[in-house]
Amino acid sequence: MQSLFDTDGGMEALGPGAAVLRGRALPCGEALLAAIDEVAAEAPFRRMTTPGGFEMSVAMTNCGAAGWITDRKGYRYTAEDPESGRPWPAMPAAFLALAGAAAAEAGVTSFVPDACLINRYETGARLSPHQDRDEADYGHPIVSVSLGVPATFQFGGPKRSDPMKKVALRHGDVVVWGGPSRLAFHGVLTLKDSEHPLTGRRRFNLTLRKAL
Ligand code: MD6
Ligand code: FE
Repeated sequence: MQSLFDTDGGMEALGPGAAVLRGRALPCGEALLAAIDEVAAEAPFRRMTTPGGFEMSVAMTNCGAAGWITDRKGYRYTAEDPESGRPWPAMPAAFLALAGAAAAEAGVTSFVPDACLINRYETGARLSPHQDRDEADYGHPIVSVSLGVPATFQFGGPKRSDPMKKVALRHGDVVVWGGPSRLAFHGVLTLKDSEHPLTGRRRFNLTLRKAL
């Protein structure tokens, strides 16, 4: 079994407990994109508002038992899509399978996410540095899957002032993120205009979490 800190086998350490698994979602990329379309047919992508009143440039939707939202009242997980009042769509089997396999490769056995935030970036969209800290137990990792046009990911440390390194995330890359890096600040730089045969000018990112 490889550890998080190996650099061979297409695994690159991003920080302690965080690693990029290059191309792991390539074989299932089309199935993941088809599943995203099915989720979005039930729970359309929307640009949410931050507690401070700004509309996010990234459009989002969710699937699974819990979905991450933001509005003027704050950041939180909900069982229902506030736009429809209905439960978020079920987690597609392809998402669960990839998340479990990627976590296992990084040394985390039996990772069963109950929430998947789906981010959609168009040219010019960005995600400013933040921590993922709305989940109940930081002992669980996050598995993040990049699809479509490439983006530059920024990855720092647990303090906002920690220096950030930049890493390119391309179609099919999977990031497993836990342990001492679970509360690291991270963000996505402004998406450049480019094209991918499966997504056009868009990038999608899945972040699979155990939220509840
Ligand atoms: C993105 N990802 O790549 C945004 N969060 O579009 C995240 O915010 C993220 O990739 C926690 C863990 C991994 C991530
Ligand atoms: Fe995040």
